[in-house]
Amino acid sequence: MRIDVVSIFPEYLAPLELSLIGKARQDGLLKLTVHDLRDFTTDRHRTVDDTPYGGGAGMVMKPEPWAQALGAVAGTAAAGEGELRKPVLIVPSPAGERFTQAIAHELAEEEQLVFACGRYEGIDERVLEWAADHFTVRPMSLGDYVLNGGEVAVLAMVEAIGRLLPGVVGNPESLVEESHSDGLLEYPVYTKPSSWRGRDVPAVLLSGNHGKIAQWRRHEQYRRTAERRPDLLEAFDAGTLPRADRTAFADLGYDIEDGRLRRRADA
Ligand code: JEK
Repeated sequence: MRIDVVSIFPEYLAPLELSLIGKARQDGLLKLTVHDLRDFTTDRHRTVDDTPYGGGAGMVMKPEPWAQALGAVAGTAAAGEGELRKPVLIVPSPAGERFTQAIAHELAEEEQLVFACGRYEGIDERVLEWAADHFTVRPMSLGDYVLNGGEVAVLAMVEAIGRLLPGVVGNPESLVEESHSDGLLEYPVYTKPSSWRGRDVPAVLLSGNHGKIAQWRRHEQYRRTAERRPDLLEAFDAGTLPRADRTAFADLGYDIEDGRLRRRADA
């Protein structure tokens, strides 16, 4: 996969040289280039922002440097390679579609991704309209909170996508386990020593009974999900659960109706 990132703070993307993603780049599994938007300006001050039409606080990113930068990165991939698929242009924005694991999987199938990191109040909207001729444009939000720019969102998205590329995660069993995770939160994990500062690892994990361990972990997933992310239980298929799992949900205050969980009114 090829990834181009455009930013006025290219040094912000330096962590992509480390760890799993850095190794994937060294191994040639991921060709990632960071571009400085200011290199695509033509004025003496390398200006990238201007005041907003209609008034209001803050500044807006000027369109022409973006068109120059995006034109340059879209053009270089197409050259010589007989391109069929448009590259995907991901534009981090508080007003974007929410970035999810399902979208990470979709994007991991693409040949080229381009990330446009805005700053200030964002990028002149006409850039996104113009870019649709050259890219599949996807405005994306990391979550419902406000960042100062797109760079931190790009770090998260590139890491989430990069680890799905073939050969990037050392142990592909981790990815297989993830894909069977049922949309629940994970169970808690423990390592040695078995007793630490007066706290013992749950005895079942030392029992060697793999059936009991699997059931305990599943029930811990239910307990945590009910406590921290009850919204995830709305999509959970409770239609074919073993009796012990139905009991676990009953104890957490849930009935099962037509295979769906329903929080008991009195719970
Ligand atoms: C890209 C610039 C900063 C800050 C104004 C007023 C309510 C904010 C832009 N999950 C995410 N949160 N934030 C971003 C993100 C932020 C960005 C840029 C992504 C480029 N900024 C900024 C304030 C405002 N708004 C109404 C919301 C706009 C992001 C992602 N991905």
